[in-house]
Order: sequence, then structure tokens, then C-alpha cells
Amino acid sequence: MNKKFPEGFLWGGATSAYQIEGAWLEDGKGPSIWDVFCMIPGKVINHDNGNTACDHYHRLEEDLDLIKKTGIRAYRFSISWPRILPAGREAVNPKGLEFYNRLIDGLIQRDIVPWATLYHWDLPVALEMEYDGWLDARTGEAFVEYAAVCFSHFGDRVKNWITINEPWVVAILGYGLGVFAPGKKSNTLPYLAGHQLILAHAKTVEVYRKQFQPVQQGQIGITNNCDWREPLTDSPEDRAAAQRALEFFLGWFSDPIYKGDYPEVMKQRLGPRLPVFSPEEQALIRGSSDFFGLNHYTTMYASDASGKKEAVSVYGNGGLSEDQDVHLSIGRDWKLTTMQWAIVPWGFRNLLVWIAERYENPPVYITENGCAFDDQLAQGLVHDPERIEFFKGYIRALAEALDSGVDVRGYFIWSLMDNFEWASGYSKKFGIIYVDQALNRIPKTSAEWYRRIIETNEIGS
Ligand code: PNW
Repeated sequence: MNKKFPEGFLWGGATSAYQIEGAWLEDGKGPSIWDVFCMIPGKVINHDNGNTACDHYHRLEEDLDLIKKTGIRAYRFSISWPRILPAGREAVNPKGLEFYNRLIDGLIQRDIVPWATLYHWDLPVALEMEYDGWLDARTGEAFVEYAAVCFSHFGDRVKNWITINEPWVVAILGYGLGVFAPGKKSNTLPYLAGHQLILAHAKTVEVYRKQFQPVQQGQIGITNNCDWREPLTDSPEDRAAAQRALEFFLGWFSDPIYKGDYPEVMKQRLGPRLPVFSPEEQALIRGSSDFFGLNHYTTMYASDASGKKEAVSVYGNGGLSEDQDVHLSIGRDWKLTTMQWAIVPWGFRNLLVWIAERYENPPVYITENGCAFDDQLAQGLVHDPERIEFFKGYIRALAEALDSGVDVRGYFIWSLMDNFEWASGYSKKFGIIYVDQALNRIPKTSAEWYRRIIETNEIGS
């Protein structure tokens, strides 16, 4: 049976600055922690880096036309902080402003709604060196300053703002497992970094609401990422383990925003390792998102590991599992993408229902969902039936969540084009547009398939 989406449902595509722009040291841009992290041998597969990436910075006009051709109605991009403020604060780089002005104007001319993310992980190196990055509140102050520059220069045309992309990834992969910049390994620093990220988000929203929103009339929120955790068995212990895992993953960042404080289970288990919000901070944070931005990729089974001293999950995306006493596993028959992430559409539906129940049915935008496969160019074409299957399953699950009353307003595929996949370099392809060695753009069959979904506003079985 075909499922129709609500009128006005927003269909989009997403990218981020470091992953596509290139031009890493041009036109006055300062270095970011990802520019430097990539120089360290062993951090990124094949010693790849984003120095050129998709060369989007120089191919802007071509890419704008390409975006138009995909049929997407909204385009989510991120702004490179060190392109706007090369030293992290104070001096503004006019060439940086000019680039994003051209991007935003080009989208609007083509009738595509801009969605701008302020922080998608490319912290100015200056702030890492001076302040120790997200471990210090001064980085948050600099973020507010940078955000205000963006609001004042772009806010007349950008009406949809995302403060921070996936603070969980920044905290866990950047400060816990050390696999993303700035590469720190610790079981205390992630909770400190997470704390500063939440505060920086809330202060930025306060500035937007006070100084810009009344005139500019846009919306602002944060994007969190979360996998689904399904109890491995029906036992009370495994059900509690799955719930605990979700609270350590999504509750960590969403509870402060919707309830004003961290989940009780995190406070109990982490004790003094979890910083405390003052009553004033709680008041500032509570309600600091106009919508619930969600990035979702996969599902795992959760079972209780209390007393078993579980090591850090081999899958990485469990977080610091020893803090949770949760064992993660995957289904025997689940298919995997090349990220080794399992394809489980029903997990997406369950997660959306969980969010609606826990946070009183907020308006949700899926700001990323997608998959990597080993796509090949053959006779000028790229057939990617697995990606079409993936999207079919996940978009149907989304339609089912809507049927259950979850208030989903939009969906952005990750990604518009193949790009620099962080520690995996260019070895993982997430795009609906293939980018070859010479950086030519070749739409995959999934691009045509997605365009039909957008045009008909429905999904078949
Ligand atoms: C997200 N995990 O990253 C990012 O927002 C994108 O920039 C990225 O390209 C995309 O997902 C695909 O990886 C994630 O370990 C990285 O759970 C790691 C995880 C989740 C999301």
C-alpha cells in the first residue's frame, strides 16, 4: 500500500563544510582541528584529508544547479567557523562571508530552503590551542560570538538554524574514544565537553531569540544523533539495559533541553564525573530548541552487562559502555552497510515513538539518514539498488511513525554527494551523487528514485 506524506512535508538533502568544501587554506580561512587531525599519521584511512574534498568551494555554481536537479526542496549545509572567524573570534573574514552569501542566494534563487548548521565539528585550531577546545567555557563564548556574526549576516535569508551537529559524537568520538578530532581518550572528558556544548547551544539560542528572532522570524534548534536500542530479550534486566543505553545516548543531550537536567540514571552512575547545571543554567537550557533535530543511522540489541565489566564496544557507537553496563549486539540476519551499521528500519520507527513519548511529541526534523555502500561506476552509470532499498525501508518506517502520531516535519538524506567520511576518509560513499577521482558528479540511480518520492510525496510498499 502507498503511504502519502502530509502536505508541506519537507524533503531535503544534507552535507557539511569540512566534508565537501576543500579550499582548506584559501581566501583567508584559518585552520580547523580537522585540518590538523588529518595530518597525524594513522588517524584517517589512507591518510586522506579534506584539503580538496569535493572542491565544492570552487564548484559552487555547478553544485547549486546539481542540487536543483535532485528535486530536493531544502538543503542542509554547515558553515565553517574558521572561514568566518579565522582565529575563532574577533576578526571576520569577508571572503568567508562572501562564499556563504553566494551559496544562500543561489539556493533562494532556485527556490530551495537553506538550513544552516553552525557547528559540524570544524573548530578553529586557535581555540583548541588557547582554551583546550570544548573543555573550556571560553570556547562556548567564542561560539556565541561567531553565531551572532552568522545571524547578522545571513539571518535575513536563513530561517532555519541548527546550532550544533551531534554533540554526542563530538564528546564520545572526540574526547572519549579519540577517533575523531581532537583525538582525546578519556572516560571523564566526554562528560565535560558535552556539558560545555549544551551550554554553548543554549546561550546561542538565547542570543538568537533576544536579538534576532523577533525581526528575522526564523527557527533554531540542535541536532542530536541516536541509534535505536532494542532489548535483546523480554527480561526486565534487558529492557532496563536498552532504556539505560538510550538515556546515555540521546537523553544525555535531549533531557537537559526538554526537561532541564541530565537523566537520573546518568547522575547515579557517573557521580562526580557528570558536571552539574546551576538552577539558572537549567532555566536557560530548558526549552532551548524550537524543533527536535535527529540524525539516525542504525539499531543494536542491548542486554544487561551488570557485573560483567564489559569492555568498550567494538562497534564504537555504543558510547562508553562500561559506564552503562550494557552489552550491544546485532541480529544474525541483519544486513550491514559498509560502515558495518545494520539496516533495521523498524528501529527508526521505535526510536521516533520513544522520542514522542519522552519529550511530549515535539516537532521532529530528521536532519540525517542514509547509508554507505561500495558503489561502482560502470559505463558512466552508478547503480545502487541497496541504497534505494535502504531508503525505502527507512522512509516507510517514517510514514508509520507519522501514522502513530509522531510529529515529523521533514527528512534530509545523508548525503547529497559522496564526501570525506571523517576517520574513514573517502573509503565510504554515502551520496546519492557519485563523485569520481576527477571530482565529476554523477547522479546514482537512488537520486532519480528520491526525486520521485519528493514529486509524488508518497512511498510505495
Ligand atoms: C554523522 N557513530 O556522523 C555526521 O553528522 C556526518 O557528518 C557523517 O558523515 C554521517 O553521520 C555518517 O557517518 C556520525 O559512531 C559518526 O554512531 C559516527 C556515528 C554517528 C554519526
